[in-house]
Amino acid sequence: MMLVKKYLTEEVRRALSGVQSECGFTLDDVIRSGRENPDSTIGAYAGDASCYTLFSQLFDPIISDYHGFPSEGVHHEDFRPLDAAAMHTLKHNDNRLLSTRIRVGRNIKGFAFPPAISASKQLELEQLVVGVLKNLTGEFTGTYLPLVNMPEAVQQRLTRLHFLFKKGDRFLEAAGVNRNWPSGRGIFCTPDKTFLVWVNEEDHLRIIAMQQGGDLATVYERLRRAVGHIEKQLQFSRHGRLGYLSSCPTNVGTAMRASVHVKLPRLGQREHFFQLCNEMDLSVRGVHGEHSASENGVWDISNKKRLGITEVECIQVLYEGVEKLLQLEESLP
Ligand code: ADP
Ligand code: CIR
Repeated sequence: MMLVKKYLTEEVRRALSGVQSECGFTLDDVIRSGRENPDSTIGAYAGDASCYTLFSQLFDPIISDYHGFPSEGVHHEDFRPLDAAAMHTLKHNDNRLLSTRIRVGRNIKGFAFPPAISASKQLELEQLVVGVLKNLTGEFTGTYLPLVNMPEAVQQRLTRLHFLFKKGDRFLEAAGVNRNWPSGRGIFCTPDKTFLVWVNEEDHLRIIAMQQGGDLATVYERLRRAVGHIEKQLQFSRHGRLGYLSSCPTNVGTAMRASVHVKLPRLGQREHFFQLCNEMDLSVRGVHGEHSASENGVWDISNKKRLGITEVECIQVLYEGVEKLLQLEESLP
């Protein structure tokens, strides 16, 4: 059942009617995506940081339910380096692991989030962020590719290779994330595309490390170093209890989604596959991102929870879950 439907009781609706966030978001704005898309699993988006406080009677139970987070819980950030043992262990050495990607979402303090930001603020934010990214050096030296004027063929190639985002789907469209498309959007990337930053997609920043194969440890460490450099120059939007804030309540906390593309041609066909992954706190997506399909038995498997667990735990959950999935795949005829 859509979480908005589950938790937007008449009492909560009454309490929140007339409430406006700092950017002017009302309850109608928060739940528009769920109302226009009855197949939503969550159905709510935040227009700015203040939504998580002002509409907490709706967001808190949704967040507790999705992340299994106690209603009075406090998230503690712990984006620590991996110790030598973890560096050694958290690598899948199996040719069924095609690629690994870890991203964190970040929003810049003082700006409305993508569902509500104005066109001019979006451009201001793009300039601010790109200025910071262009100062990165060494392994993070890269180029900014704005979406405006990017030839269609280049866009398609970069999207097919999983480096560039598509225009938001109907869930993001209804949330307001596609307004003024493609202005203010783009990607920053190193020449080998192992480090990327998406600018003004579903969150202001999606900071990404990725590479072929199943070496979660190396990808995690690259992402950790990159985030460390960026956060010295930008102030991110944070909440005392909920950690980093994001447009979608599924991303608060660490805002980390660690994923692998893994070949599970037999298990992926089984009826209980999604349920099994859910029981292991894993999410399943197709090969072209959320709401896409699997191709040739390849699935995108990632940590479901992002709140109330540490960044290292996000990748441990994924590592252990994928180990089990690979064993199960092996045992099937
Ligand atoms: P997000 O992680 O930002 O929620 P999406 O589900 O929209 O992202 O996926 C964004 C892009 O990243 C898509 O092109 C998707 O195929 C790609 N992607 C996700 N995980 C991996 C992975 N492990 N290897 C390669 N590409 C990936
Ligand atoms: C929904 O509610 O289904 C969409 N707004 C997407 C929510 C985030 N994605 C997810 O949990 N898989």
